[in-house]
Amino acid sequence: MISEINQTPKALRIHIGVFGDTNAGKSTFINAITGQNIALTSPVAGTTTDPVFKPMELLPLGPVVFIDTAGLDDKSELGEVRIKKSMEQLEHCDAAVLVINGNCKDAESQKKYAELIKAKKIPFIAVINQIDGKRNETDFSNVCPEVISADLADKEQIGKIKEAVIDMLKDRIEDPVLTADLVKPGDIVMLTAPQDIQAPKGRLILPEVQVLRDLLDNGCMVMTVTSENIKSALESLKTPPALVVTDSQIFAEVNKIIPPQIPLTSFSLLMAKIKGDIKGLVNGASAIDSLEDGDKVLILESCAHHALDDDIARIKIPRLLRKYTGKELTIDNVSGQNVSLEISQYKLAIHCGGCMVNRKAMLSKQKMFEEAGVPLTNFGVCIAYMNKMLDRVCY
Ligand SMILES: Nc1nc2c(ncn2[C@@H]2O[C@H](COP(=O)(O)OP(=O)(O)OP(=O)(O)O)[C@@H](O)[C@H]2O)c(=O)[nH]1
Ligand SMILES: [Mg+2]
Repeated sequence: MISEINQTPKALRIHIGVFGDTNAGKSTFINAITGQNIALTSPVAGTTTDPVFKPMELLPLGPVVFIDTAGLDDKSELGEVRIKKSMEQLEHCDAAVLVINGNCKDAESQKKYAELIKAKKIPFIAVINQIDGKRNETDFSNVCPEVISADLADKEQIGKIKEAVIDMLKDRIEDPVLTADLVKPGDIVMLTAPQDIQAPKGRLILPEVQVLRDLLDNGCMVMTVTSENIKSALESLKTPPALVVTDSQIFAEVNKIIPPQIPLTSFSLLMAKIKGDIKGLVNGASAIDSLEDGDKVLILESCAHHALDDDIARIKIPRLLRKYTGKELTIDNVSGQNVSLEISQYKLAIHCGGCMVNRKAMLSKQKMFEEAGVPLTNFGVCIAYMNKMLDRVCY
């Protein structure tokens, strides 16, 4: 993950400048939000002298870079030069945070800083910290769109600051694309769609249709085959496919046929990518390895449907879970949008692909489980995990 963060070119990151007086707590703010002790802090005014760039991954925003700056009231010999440098940073910031020292007596100067930032027409928030437990009671709401008071030394209060930072940049949150980041126009893509007992009569299921449409929109040539034709379809192609998308239920079989150099994914992984926070679902799957005898697992489906013989939620996933873990598990199934039962009793929750729910609903469900401390994964991700395929697949 760290190497991935460092690979994102700085120019592509959202730049968030952190401004304020010397000793206001700017560097402390950066340490608090990144959760790392990366910026030098001290009670001595003028600790940060030059702009310092601190990259981080701020989900769901993505890669951002915080810019720590020298104080705007620097009265030292070099103060003027430092202030100029800090102000220059403001020119290329996508957003700003004005850190106001809770002990600050000069509210007017803070309002001036707020006006300077406002003039740049970028989103910004003010963070009033609580040095020595004291807080400034000045009302900055007429000059700052959002004012947060928090003790930056208290980890529990950092969540609300992060949320405010994400919220001010919510227009920059781009919806993930289904396939455009995996293929290019002219690519041949193979879809494998097993027409088993669960396949609806006379048509393809929604994720298959959506992926097919998206690939066509991206200028790809798409070939759709059932499982028994994968091998011969592959042999019939002059050039290997740029991507193979499979139904997750036949993941293992398909992986045996598709050579490792051909990128492989599943409909459910692609849907999970656009429907929710796939990284969270992938992390959730690792909880499978911690399951113990007697643990309870919840399997959720967004829509109620008549269970068929080899139903994925009631039969296939429970069977795979018990086989993989070798543990005596209690597995409950629920269907429908609203979960009314006590979720904290579960050690793991597994959601369906959510083809009938939107991204917002899925993200809020992920948040609900996160807050309850219950790891949440989904069908496709957990099947890939138990088939030890998450390292093999792309999404
Ligand atoms: N308890 C507490 N201490 C804080 C808080 N914010 C800042 N401090 C302390 O205030 C002092 C100054 O903080 P810095 O983060 O170094 O301030 P700065 O704005 O980066 O200062 P310069 O780099 O000198 O411009 C440090 O000793 C911090 O530990 C807070 O919210 N709570
Ligand atoms: Mg500093």
